[in-house]
Amino acid sequence: MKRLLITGAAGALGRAMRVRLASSAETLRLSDISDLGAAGPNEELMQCDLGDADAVHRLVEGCDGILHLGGISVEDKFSKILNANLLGLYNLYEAARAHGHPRILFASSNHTVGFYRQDQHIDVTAPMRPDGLYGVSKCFGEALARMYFEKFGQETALVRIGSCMEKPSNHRMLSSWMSYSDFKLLIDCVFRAPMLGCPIIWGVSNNDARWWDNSHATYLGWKPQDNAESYRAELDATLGRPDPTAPLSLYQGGNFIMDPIFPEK
Ligand code: NAI
Ligand code: 15L
Repeated sequence: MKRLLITGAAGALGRAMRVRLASSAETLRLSDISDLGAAGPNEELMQCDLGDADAVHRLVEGCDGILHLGGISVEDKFSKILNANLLGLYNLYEAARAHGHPRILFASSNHTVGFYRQDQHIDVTAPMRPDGLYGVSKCFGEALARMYFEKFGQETALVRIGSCMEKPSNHRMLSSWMSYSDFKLLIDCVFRAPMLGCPIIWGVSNNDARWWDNSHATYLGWKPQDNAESYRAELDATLGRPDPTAPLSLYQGGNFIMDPIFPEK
């Protein structure tokens, strides 16, 4: 790839992938509304608000691929979600349509299905059950991407990320965790695949306790290597046995199901 755009590059996943993807493209174009630090040798920095259509068009021009991590990443006021996750995504897809349809990896979320119980094992045919406005915004993103695929052939990987971080920090994440290195492997598979289409992919490591079935996406060749099970003893020792009646133990979305609708003022 000549130029890969990473939105949300100042965020947790953006910072983790900026380092790991340094040699995956000749140039990394990094963007965020927040400060991105100093540019590395093959980096271009473009600070902008995803809600600004003209800026997003400039951002996407000249890119062969887009890793879209930017946006509101937890429950928040609707006005903030509206700007970054709905308007921002529309701006991104319109810019991609105007600039040659670069392939997109959209960071969707397990919060599209957060109201499934943890004793339910689901695949991508399961109806959405978002657990808040943030989850609803990811459902919107998946629908928008699907429409651009059907109408214009725009390819997108809709990656429903579980919990992508250094290591699992509670017992729920023994199921939902995805390691940084497995995410990097997935990104490479998505951008290298001869044909992608518009699949939903569960962003989860090879955890013994996972809830999600990725068997429809074997054509991508992604083989996650890590397994959260290796952290179980450490979690038992530091956190003790989890309360089996708490939302964190009952729902796939964990505590997100309890978030209120945050007032605008
Ligand atoms: P984060 O909150 O650390 O990073 C998101 C970045 O987007 C931030 O740097 C923020 O400044 C930027 N941003 C927010 N509003 C913006 C706007 N209007 N214009 C431009 N940039 C804006 O989140 P994280 O953890 O890095 O997640 C990245 C993506 O992956 C998010 O879309 C999130 O919803 C998704 N995701 C992450 C999971 C995880 O376990 N880390 C799980 C599921 C989904
Ligand atoms: C998400 O969608 C959030 O962006 C992230 O911060 C985590 O909370 C993750 O889901 C999760 O469910 O663990």
